[in-house]
Amino acid sequence: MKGKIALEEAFCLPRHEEKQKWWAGLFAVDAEKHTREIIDIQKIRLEKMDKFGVGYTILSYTAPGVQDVYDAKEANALAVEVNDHVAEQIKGYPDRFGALATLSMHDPNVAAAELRRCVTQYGFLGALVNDTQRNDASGDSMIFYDDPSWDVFWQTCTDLDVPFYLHPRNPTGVFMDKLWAPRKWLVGPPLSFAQGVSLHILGMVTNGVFDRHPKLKVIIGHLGEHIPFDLWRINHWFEDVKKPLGLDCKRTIRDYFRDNIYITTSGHFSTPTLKYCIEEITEARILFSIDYPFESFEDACGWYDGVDLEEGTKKRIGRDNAAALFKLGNF
Ligand code: GRE
Repeated sequence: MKGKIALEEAFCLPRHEEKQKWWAGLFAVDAEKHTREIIDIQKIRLEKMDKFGVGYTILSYTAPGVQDVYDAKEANALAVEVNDHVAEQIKGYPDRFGALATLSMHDPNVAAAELRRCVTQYGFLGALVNDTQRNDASGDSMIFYDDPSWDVFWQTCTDLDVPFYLHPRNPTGVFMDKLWAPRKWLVGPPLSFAQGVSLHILGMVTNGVFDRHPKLKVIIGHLGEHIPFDLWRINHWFEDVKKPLGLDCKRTIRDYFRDNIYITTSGHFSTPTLKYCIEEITEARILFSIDYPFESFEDACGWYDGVDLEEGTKKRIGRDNAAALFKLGNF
């Protein structure tokens, strides 16, 4: 399929090359190649987009990125640097690249102001944040965005009418030491990423974020971070047990997945799982993505182009849903 839109696509600052190589050493078989690919925006990436039928890429800063910076001032300075860098890189390619703002999430007002700057000054299409914000040197303390102190930030997302992508990050501090270090091969895509994001987004549901901000649009990757598979069970426990016990979110989990939450195919190229998600949460809520360069264009596009879906469904998931969500006109 030509003209696909992809929206969980990472870049990093050239000055972080060494740091990225270290990270790639944990997650990429060829760390040098990965690092070349993630720093590049205008050359290797565009060639791959042309070769594999990706018309438009929405870029975002790599994980854990700014969410790992525990000093609030330093975190915001890095976010601003990243946003200025990517704006400069993509400005000559309005038909090929968009960007999601990188934000320091120490302070809801600061995050809101930087998001507003990126959307109004640079035309960025939303924000992407890497799960919780690290809040101390040890990594034991982290900030979630599901309590009312974050309402000012969510209000800004809905005022600007831009989506917020909740992307995974790695566990830190005592959580890393106790839960994950003894079973280190489960850190990242095999398990910890999905657990982190599903805890966070379900926290937003149960703590009433979507009730207070009914127009808020949140995207999660990896075919929904395990939640679609569990939807029946979550719904059953919310409606039949937790609500009678006092859970006071106004709507059902299915309602939030119908009206507030989108999922992408990033890093999850399974036809049976995609078909299951279409049946469970409908094709209207699903968006094609790659997760480059942690995943390859070959794997993502090779799979998606060959998937046996009805043509209209394939176009909606591959392009039209994202074009509508990000208001990309008739791209
Ligand atoms: C990411 O998307 O940021 C990521 C990692 C590490 C492994 C896989 C992955 O940071 O998708």
